[in-house]
Amino acid sequence: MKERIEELVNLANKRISEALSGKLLNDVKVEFLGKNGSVTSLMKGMRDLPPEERPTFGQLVNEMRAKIEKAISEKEAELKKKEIAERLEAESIDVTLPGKCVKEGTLHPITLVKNQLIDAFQGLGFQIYEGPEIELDKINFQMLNIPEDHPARDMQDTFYVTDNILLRTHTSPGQVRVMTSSKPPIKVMCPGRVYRSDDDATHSPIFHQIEGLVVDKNVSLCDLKGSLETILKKVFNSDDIKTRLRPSYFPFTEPSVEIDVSCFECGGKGCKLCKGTGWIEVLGGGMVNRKVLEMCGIDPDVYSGYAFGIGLERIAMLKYHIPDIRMFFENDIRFTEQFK
Ligand code: 2NM
Repeated sequence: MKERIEELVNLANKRISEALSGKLLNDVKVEFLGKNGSVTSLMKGMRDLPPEERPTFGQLVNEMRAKIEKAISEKEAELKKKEIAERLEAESIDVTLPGKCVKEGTLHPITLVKNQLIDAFQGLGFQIYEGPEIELDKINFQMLNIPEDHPARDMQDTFYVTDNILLRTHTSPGQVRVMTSSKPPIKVMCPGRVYRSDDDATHSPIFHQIEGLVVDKNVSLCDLKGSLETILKKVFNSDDIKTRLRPSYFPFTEPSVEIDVSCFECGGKGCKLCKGTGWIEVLGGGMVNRKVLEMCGIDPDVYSGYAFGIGLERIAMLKYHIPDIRMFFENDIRFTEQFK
């Protein structure tokens, strides 16, 4: 009987040493110590022994159980230790390694300039209105006094969707919508994308404008000059900036002007940027043509208005020394990430 018990202990030790995981070790535990395990059934067999042998037998089996239990709990501790060591190894962090860099995005230079202009105009009390990019010929051209034979109305210059629907060629139709749907005083700017069939170093088929419009009693060209000077000082970061108006022509304004700023690079002495003149042309504007006011339902004998249009690409090219308008639309990250 003693041999049988020793044999079982040896077998148990062998199985315990072979158990490579907590799960396998548990199987061994069940096999020997479980309800139907070998040790338990050995204990049950005690009934068949003569009474005088039972105490010795019971003691032997109890010793055996204790040995197996001890071996299992030692193995359990060993496996646990091994598991922790493996986890520590797998999850270890080398704090001396350089951190993972999250690449930060940048705002597109056109967005930067647009935001700067919107901030500046909002400071002067302008509201924002965004009209549709697909517009009626009537609102894009007719209501703005652009005659039938004007070159802008040619298929070559405008993207037509149908005979009377087109991609807006400027944001002014937004202002026509404001004038026809509200009463003066009006003080609004229309930022947005516009389309012209044009493509070279300074012209892109898609570009961006902000146009401004003020309609009220006694509005004059002086107001236009003063407001734009304030805006341009902000956009070009200089209080020394001056503006000058030169006569020009637009069908929707009368009189019409080109607005120049004193060169923000050389202060007016003359340099490469201003081509030696000390002045840079930045935008166009004028007093809203009486005919336009009338077509929009505003009495030109009571009200007057000034309006202007700014090309965002042109401002960004001047401000950031960008030589080719196409760079704005290529989205080459080496270009865009320079505007941090
Ligand atoms: C320009 C130049 C001159 C202009 C006119 C209007 C409107 F709708 F009020 F008549 N909006 N924008 C305007 C006038 C735009 O861009 C160079």
